[in-house]
Amino acid sequence: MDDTIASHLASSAERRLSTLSHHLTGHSASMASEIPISALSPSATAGSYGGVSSVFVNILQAPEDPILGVTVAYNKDPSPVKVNLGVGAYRTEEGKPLVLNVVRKAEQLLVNNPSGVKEYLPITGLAEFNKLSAKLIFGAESPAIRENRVATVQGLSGTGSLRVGGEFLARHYFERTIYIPQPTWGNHPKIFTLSGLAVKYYRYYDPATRGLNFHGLLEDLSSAPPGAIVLLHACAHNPTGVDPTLEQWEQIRQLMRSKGLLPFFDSAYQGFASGSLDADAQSVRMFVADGGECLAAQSYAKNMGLYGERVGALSIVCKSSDVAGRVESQLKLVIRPMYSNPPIHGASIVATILKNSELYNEWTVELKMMADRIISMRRQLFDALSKRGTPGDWSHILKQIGMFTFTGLNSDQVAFMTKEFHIYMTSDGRISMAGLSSRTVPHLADAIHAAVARIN
Ligand code: PLA
Repeated sequence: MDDTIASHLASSAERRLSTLSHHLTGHSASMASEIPISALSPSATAGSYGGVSSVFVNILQAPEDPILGVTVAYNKDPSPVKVNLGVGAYRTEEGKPLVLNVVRKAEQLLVNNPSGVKEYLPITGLAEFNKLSAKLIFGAESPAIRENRVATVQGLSGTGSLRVGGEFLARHYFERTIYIPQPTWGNHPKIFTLSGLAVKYYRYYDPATRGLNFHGLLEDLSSAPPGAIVLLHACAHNPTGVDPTLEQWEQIRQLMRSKGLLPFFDSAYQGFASGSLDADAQSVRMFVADGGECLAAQSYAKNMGLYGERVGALSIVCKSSDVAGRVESQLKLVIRPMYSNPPIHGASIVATILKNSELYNEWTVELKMMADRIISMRRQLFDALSKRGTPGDWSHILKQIGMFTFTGLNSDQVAFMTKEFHIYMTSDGRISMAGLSSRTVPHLADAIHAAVARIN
């Protein structure tokens, strides 16, 4: 190495060490080599473990996430026949992740746009994206949008939007209890508890019928305190794949409005349940049509395949534009200290697609293709089990909606399938139909057949 470079590196390393020791000890030191390493560690609070000192010595190993941890285990398995049906991520027939063509096109347009910049977005995100997102979920003709009484902010996908909504409610809403369905997406109780809300459950799923426990749902919402927040899956309920019918939604709406319960919709699968963006937003639009207030968190992870771009939105529908303006001002106070402002790239992709009718139409075709492939996997899995004469009624595989089948398999059966067949899924028996292909269906059917035959 050139002598001058070597001495420069040595002296800059010394300078950094010296600065560090200055911060830690409160003394200035001219030469790092004069400082014994022990002086750099705040030994008063550090423990000693295996000869290494750490202030974190008492930290316990945390368990893996029940959903994302399935992928961690899957990645460690060297088996060539392994299948990951854990996380809800779309795969092609070849088992590959998919970037939509329309997304590639939008990205090309963005790259080629000479005026594209990387400046900070406003705290509330990309204004155009927010407008288009509200239109997508509430409908182009929504009176709430026309009357300018929807406050929409860009969020870090569905999760971040739920969290911002939760924190806003914990700060400003008078009833800090949120009712979530039993069961629900495993992150819901954590998100809302950390937001500062008290989490309670309402009955939702009936294991006996593998359908909706509608009576239990109505009973539990009837006895909720007036004003309580109610988390509703807009469509394609996760993990059960069981949605209320439109008539049932209407009854839920009437009950909730009569008791002044506040709806908070989680819309993570618009377009994935039926293949139609409008049909999958019906529940939300029903509640907005009555002129009442509600919240909606949207995710573009699944329906635009933008998982890792973390793009979503939170909308709060208010009674007047005056209230919506004040709500928005308070949402900014929630967001600013949390992550300052949201990322620009994913929201720009979404806005590019939503504002251009040609790209929008292309998106709806690709979305329908994904939804249809999932639906065809349901049929293939059902047929494969029928062919094997697997004991039990498997018709729920066909009846359930969206990305997941809630199989009814118990955690022992799941563990058996993972150990013997290298099939990875969440321990509650949920499988991501979007991770299946014609090639892997027979293997899954063999595994289910064996699990049901061997383990009760
Ligand atoms: N809401 C529901 C009901 C979800 O199922 C998910 C994702 C989200 C919100 C959040 O998605 P986002 O933040 O990525 O937009 N559920 C997945 C992934 C697909 C996960 O657990 O993070 C699942 O496998 O259940």
